[in-house]
Amino acid sequence: MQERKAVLLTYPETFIRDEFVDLALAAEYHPSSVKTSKNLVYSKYGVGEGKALEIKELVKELDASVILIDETLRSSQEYNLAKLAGVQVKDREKLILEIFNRRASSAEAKLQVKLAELSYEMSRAKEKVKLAKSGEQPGFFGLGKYEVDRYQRDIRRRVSTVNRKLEEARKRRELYRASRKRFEFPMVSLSGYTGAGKTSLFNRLTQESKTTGEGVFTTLSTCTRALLLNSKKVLLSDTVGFISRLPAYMIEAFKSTLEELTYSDLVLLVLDASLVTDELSIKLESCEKTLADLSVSPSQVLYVLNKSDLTTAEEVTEKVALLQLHPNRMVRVSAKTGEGIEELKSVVLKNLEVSPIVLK
Ligand SMILES: Nc1nc2c(ncn2[C@@H]2O[C@H](COP(=O)(O)OP(=O)(O)OP(=O)(O)O)[C@@H](O)[C@H]2O)c(=O)[nH]1
Ligand SMILES: [Mg+2]
Repeated sequence: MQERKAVLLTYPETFIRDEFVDLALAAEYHPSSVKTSKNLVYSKYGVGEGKALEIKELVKELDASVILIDETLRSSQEYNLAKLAGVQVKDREKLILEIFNRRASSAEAKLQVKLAELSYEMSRAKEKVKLAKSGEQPGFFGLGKYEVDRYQRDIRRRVSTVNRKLEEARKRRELYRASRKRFEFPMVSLSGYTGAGKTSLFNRLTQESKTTGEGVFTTLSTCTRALLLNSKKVLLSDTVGFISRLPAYMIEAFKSTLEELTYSDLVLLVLDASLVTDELSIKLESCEKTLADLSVSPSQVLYVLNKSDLTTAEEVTEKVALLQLHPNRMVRVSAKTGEGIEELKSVVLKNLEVSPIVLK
């Protein structure tokens, strides 16, 4: 485990800090120390100079091999901090890519991760190669021998190969979707922040036993099953969870699996109702933003307030009011105990029947 010892740098808010620890764990790092700072966007190191020196000492003391920072760093910031501390520095995006890389199991998911990795490298290629030439640091090894042009060309070539393969996968999906449409089965998708309980609900509704988990990004590919609602057949999909501060190119890379949401008649936006309102509000906002990026209209969305076993009905009502969710567009459920599931089924059915024009 020695080589996975990490010093973490994140923001002080408890849930942001906890989420970053979860991200580090999911990438199989050992968080040896967690430091916080209100500002991680200083120009030289990301953190301020004093904090950077503190981190350098910590790395030495703990014999850590990597610094993980909860922000998107420019290559120069990564380089400066790596040079100061003598170990690799990885930013939030890199960490998320590492998790995806470890967990992606389907061929399509692997290609999507590859595409996201290449986009990440492309945006940094120029500065990285230049920096590597001025003296190699951990994380920049081997790059110094490249010319900027050749490195960029190399990445571009790999991007087009991956894109070609992804296009084939997308076409297969499209055909599959068209065949489902032909039978006119309505499509319903579960979406929401990672850990909200989408897969737990999927399992509850379809009697499946897909993996659920406490960490982040348990599910990395879409899974669809048929479901009978009052003898009406619908197709239910479980999808990849969202996370805040996810860059556009990552959503773009995952678009072919997330497109399931674009084509759904109804999207069930699953929320963890047991969270404090501030956290819930930030997570809701990042989900709504991502859904809008995927061209999902608000009229297609039903809010599913999950984990009702961990909170009271009054509390949920209060949160719903604070979040200004339309009471007619929400259902309170527990995937764990089954509470509210029958109501959820009938609300889904009603929405599919009542407004077929709005819902396509
Ligand atoms: N108490 C309680 N826990 C729940 C409920 N639903 C899900 N959980 C727990 O919440 C955690 C996350 O559940 P998942 O179903 O894996 O969440 P997900 O939304 O699919 O997460 P990703 O696949 O990472 O996007 C697991 O530990 C579940 O056991 C619920 O209704 N009540
Ligand atoms: Mg899941």
